[in-house]
Amino acid sequence: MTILVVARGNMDDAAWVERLRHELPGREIVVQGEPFDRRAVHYAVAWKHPPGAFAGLPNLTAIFSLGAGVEHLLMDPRLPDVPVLRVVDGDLTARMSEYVVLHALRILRQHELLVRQQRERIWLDDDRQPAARDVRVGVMGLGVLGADAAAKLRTMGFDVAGWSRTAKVLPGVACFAGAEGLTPFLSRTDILVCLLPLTPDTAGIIDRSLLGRLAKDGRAGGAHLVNAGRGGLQVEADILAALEDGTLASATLDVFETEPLPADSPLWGHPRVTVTPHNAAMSSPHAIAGLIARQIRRHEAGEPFEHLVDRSRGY
Ligand code: NDP
Ligand code: OXD
Repeated sequence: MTILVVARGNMDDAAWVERLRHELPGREIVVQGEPFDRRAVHYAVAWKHPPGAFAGLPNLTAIFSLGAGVEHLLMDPRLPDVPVLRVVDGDLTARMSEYVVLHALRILRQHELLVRQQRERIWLDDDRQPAARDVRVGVMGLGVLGADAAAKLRTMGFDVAGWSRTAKVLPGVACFAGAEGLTPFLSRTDILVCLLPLTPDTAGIIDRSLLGRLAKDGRAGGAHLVNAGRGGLQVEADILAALEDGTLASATLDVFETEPLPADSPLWGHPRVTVTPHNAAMSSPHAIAGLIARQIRRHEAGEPFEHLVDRSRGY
């Protein structure tokens, strides 16, 4: 029952192999590029694998994504027809909510302005500070991450709404759903937080038309975008144009159309853009290798896998 690890991009095979060996002692754990018996591979562990890497493994039973998102797997036309499992883990969820609350508070408390004032030695304490309850945060995607972020934003006192594909009921959160819920959701949103998966339905959703429907009359000094979902959800040229014409007051982006963000991207130097390097919620090998080991033990004990991806939905 060999486990094949293929971790690329911002993840590193070696760290995952070490943790998986710790969690699953006695198992053979191999990486792509070294010789191994393809018939012995029962499980694959993947992040941004080269397409086709998991074809020709006749006994493959399941593929584990090293992240919550799975578009990196589903876009492989040669992905074997076996269960795909994703990360649902308290450690990752807590990290994402920290990111969302951090940036919502940064916007609420006008932190960039205070940093500029400090640099210029300006002592100016006027009455521009809205209360959290007067600032409307809208969370796109009310899944594992979005629901937790929405709850924590509520705890901080924000006026929180959310939008999802199917209808939801979440305490203290105004929930909108589906195509018909999108415009009413956007029109009551000052800070838009995107935690959607990248699917054929959501690709490019953060475009000029969507940004133009955000609230213009809010207490946060204009509309703000925080995208920690996927870069493929956003049209960067539209975000830049929206910043230029005042549709957007700021953009905080953890994910990009091309990653790493190219050195010549105008986003890097834009005074109202905050760039973070796709690290809103990293997958910790300590936490996630344990999750994979539990899933394998469950499966081998005859129990169903958890956190299965619905391939037809794309998430
Ligand atoms: P979930 O699958 O739990 O939730 C996805 C949510 O998006 C659900 O509420 C779902 O609606 C909603 N959704 C999907 N498609 C649509 C649509 N067409 N219209 C409206 N709503 C839609 O995912 P997670 O919360 O675990 O993760 C979300 C994403 O966050 C990941 O896919 C990944 O891309 C990103 N991520 C980014 C990280 C980073 O470091 N930047 C780290 C981890 C994840 P419904 O509830 O009705 O199904
Ligand atoms: C994820 C990610 O999907 O890190 O978990 O982006």
